[in-house]
Amino acid sequence: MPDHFQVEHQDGGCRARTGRLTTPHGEIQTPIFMPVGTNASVKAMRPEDLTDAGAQIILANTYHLYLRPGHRLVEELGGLHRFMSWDRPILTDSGGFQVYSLTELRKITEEGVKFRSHIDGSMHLLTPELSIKVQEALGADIIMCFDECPPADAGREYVERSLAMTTRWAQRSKDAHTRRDQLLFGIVQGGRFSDLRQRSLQELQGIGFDGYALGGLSVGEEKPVMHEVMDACSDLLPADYPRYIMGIGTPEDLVEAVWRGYDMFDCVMPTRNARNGMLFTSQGRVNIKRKQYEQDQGPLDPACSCYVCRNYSRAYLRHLFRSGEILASMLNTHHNIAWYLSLMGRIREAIRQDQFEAFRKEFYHQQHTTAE
Ligand code: PRF
Ligand code: ZN
Repeated sequence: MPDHFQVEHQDGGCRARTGRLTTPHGEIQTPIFMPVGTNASVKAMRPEDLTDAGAQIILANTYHLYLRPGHRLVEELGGLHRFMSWDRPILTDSGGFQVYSLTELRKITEEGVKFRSHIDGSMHLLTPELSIKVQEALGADIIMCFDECPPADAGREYVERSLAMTTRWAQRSKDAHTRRDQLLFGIVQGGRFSDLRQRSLQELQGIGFDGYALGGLSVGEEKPVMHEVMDACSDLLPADYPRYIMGIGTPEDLVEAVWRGYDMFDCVMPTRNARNGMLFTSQGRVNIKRKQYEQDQGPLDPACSCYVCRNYSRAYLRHLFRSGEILASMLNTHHNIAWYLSLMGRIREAIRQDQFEAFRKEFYHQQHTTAE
């Protein structure tokens, strides 16, 4: 039994569970959603807004911070927490995904990934050792192994070779890891192939990590494939370690993943959609641009108690968005993050009451959507 994670309650009717994850910067109640702060900033939100919206932990990216401003500078300035003035937990992703999604020119070899910076065109070689070194310098509470995330349409042979390398990179990541105060999570790959996913997971468990993540999901595969992979892994994942699905998702994705026993999530959806005027509410999505809100004096979501819903009308939010005001991004992001985090809070409460199965049904009813 690891001492950094405790399952607090296992729902009586499904695989969902609540837990407590202990880090140097405090405890996290799971299941939890982590707002994405790629460049040491959750776009359009100050750290005190994040606290106000109920954030327990945020995510930052190794790839971006390594390129700019550089991990040495952040380290000299006292680490990521002090640099961005956020004193709660932080998780950094390893760069083993951003390198594939952001750079056009890249070459993957056993040693690592050679790539051209999307910022200034300079050449770099990111290896498992360098990724861990950068993550140690940044000083996050939870850090991730360096992995390869194959594209959704990758065939079995490619995925099989790729996951074998991801396992070797996981071993190298663990060997390079020296900071005992940081938790190191392994990342399961294996594409759409459930047996390869299970092989990947078993190899990672053989190495031994503080938590286990599913990578390579929500990269364009069909929803049934995503759910099948979640199912195939939840049977084998050790129950007493935190389980993280990287880069998901929609509110429906989070409900489906929690229902299958997963604990941690991150996604740019609430922040990115907010900046495009797409807002989440208890009755489903609202596109705040629409003319129907022109004279609407009501709050964005009457069931939401966030700062934005307490103070502003739909008519005002529509006006700000149409005028291209910076405040539109700030208020929309605040609401979407508060809404996601309040959803996670309601999810935890439902699990504690052994009511998550009923919660899931009611959720789909309210959102006017169905489980796929
Ligand atoms: N690997 C890493 N980070 C990620 C992913 C992955 O596969 C994904 C895939 N959804 C998001 N973020 N290291
Ligand atoms: Zn709100």
